[in-house]
Amino acid sequence: MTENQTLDFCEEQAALDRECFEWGTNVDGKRFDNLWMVWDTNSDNQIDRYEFRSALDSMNIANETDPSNLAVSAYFYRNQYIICRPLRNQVLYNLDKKERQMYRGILDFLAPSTHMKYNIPTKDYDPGFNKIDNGNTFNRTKWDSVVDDIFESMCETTFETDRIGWILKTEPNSNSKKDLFASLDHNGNGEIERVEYKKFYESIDSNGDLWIYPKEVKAWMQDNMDSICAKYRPLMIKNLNEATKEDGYETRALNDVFELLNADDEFPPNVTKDAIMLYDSL
Ligand SMILES: [Ca+2]
Ligand SMILES: [Ca+2]
Ligand SMILES: [Ca+2]
Repeated sequence: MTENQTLDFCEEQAALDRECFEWGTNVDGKRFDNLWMVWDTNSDNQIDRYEFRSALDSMNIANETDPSNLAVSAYFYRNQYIICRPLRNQVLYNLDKKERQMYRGILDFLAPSTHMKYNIPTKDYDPGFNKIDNGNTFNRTKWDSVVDDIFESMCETTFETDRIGWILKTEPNSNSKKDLFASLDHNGNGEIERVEYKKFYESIDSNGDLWIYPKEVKAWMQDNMDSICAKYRPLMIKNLNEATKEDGYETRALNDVFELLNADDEFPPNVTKDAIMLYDSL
């Protein structure tokens, strides 16, 4: 398992359930900082033959001659948070970066302006309105043509950064689901006027200072996730189910660990060296 594979594995786990990942990989109050500490039972900073055998035995839940690939995979899943602890900061940073890129997209849509820079809040609703239409009103077709791509990418990114949270928040039978365009159209005439768009902008600007901050965008998105993602949800759930049916990336990555464990031609195997190789690769 190369470092990149481990990082992918950990990002996958973090994306599946971010809350659990953050709790599980936080070393505060936990017994082990990493997998090495689990294996090094006498804490002498070396893995001896006995400790290595114990580690293998603890993978061997089905009591096979040697643990099968599935048993090794199961071991790594059981210990995923310990394995991911050394990579915690990097994993969370990468997920945050994905989120920030998404906010940039929505900020750019809400109020595109020349002074807007990466992760800088943005002010004034007029440029956003003008981006949809330069006149005094816009209709649903124009709205859709501008927001469809933005919303789709928002839904994909939120799905990638917190899957459990996303599935819960986009539940189709949620009571809060509403037609976003209709919620903008206060007088119900099928057109959005500037004054109506201003109300929409103000509904995101929760502290009312006319600046839209990433955290305000995030809160608005979380509140409206079911509406924003309703259109894309069925296909995304279908793709997810198909991906789950396949063998899955994780099992393949973990097979590499198993191969590494058995790769040495030396006999008797130099278990300390193997363990160090394995540790280095984790
Ligand atoms: Ca030891
Ligand atoms: Ca209207
Ligand atoms: Ca604000």
